[in-house]
Amino acid sequence: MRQDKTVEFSPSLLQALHTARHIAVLTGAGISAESGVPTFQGGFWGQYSPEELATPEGFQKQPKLVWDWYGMRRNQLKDVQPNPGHAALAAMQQRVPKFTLITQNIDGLHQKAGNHGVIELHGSIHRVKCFQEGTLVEHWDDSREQPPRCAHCGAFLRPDVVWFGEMLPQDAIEAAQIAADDCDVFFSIGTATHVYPAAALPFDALHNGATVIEINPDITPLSTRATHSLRGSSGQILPQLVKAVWD
Ligand code: BV8
Repeated sequence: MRQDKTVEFSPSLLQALHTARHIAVLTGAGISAESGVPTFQGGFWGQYSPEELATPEGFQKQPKLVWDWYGMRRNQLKDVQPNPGHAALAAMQQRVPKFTLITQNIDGLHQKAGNHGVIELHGSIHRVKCFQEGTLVEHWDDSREQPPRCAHCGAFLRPDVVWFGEMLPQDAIEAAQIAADDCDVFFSIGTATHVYPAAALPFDALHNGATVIEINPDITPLSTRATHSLRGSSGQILPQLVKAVWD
């Protein structure tokens, strides 16, 4: 059993959480790292660049390669469980008057951990849609041509995720923006703070006067600006933080 080192939290950080009316959280690939899901920095792109795999042009150029890559990631997720970091955020949602969880992740692990109303800025690997019409497809036949084709218009099916160069779902980015502008505390957890417009959200929260708490083993462009920058893994820090504030 891993022995987590005890994390000391400053009184001002604990006080901000105790009195928070609205807590907003942005997560990135780092929160799923302890579930065994490779991060983007972790190089799970293999020999391909994100531009080759996670762009509409990349898909149009190599549809089978991209479809198979997402299929492999989707299959990997079948045996993946949420980790204590995900569980701590599900517990936090139960204890706070208003809680908004915004994720860049497409793995669905926050929902699996029990969070509800999750804002998926970059879509979900578990949903598939027609490349042409954008309509979601519940079932598809993977046994023949890959990618499978839309039964309605014949275009390729694709994962319902936001690729580089694609607009984020309007309702998702708007809801995230409203939360960043309204919250008293904004957590930025497990993200390199590199991909926009998601990466702008913690800075918007700072601008709104919120207490911004970063949790990341590494330094990011947010680290010197955050009110509190906690160096460590979310699976270790978050459960201790929830215990320190709400137990
Ligand atoms: C758009 C889905 C309008 C697919 C993804 C403004 C300025 C600059 C650039 C742009 C801009 N606006 C648009 C751009 C271009 C682009 C962009 O930001 N490029 C980057 C590379 C500079 N953005 C877009 O294209 C977006 N669209 O803005 O539309 C538009 C359109 C055209 C032209 C202009 C504007 C769409 C972006 C969405 C792309 N899709 N995902 C898929 O998943 O396959 S992005 C994908 O990469 C993830 O969703 C995530 O967002 C990003 C990876 O970032 P992280 O989550 O941070 O993960 P990473 O591995 O990088 O870091 C992990 C972190 O965790 C590390 O810091 C590590 O230290 C930490 N960590 C590790 N272990 C732990 C941990 N932390 C805690 N605990 C641990 N145990």
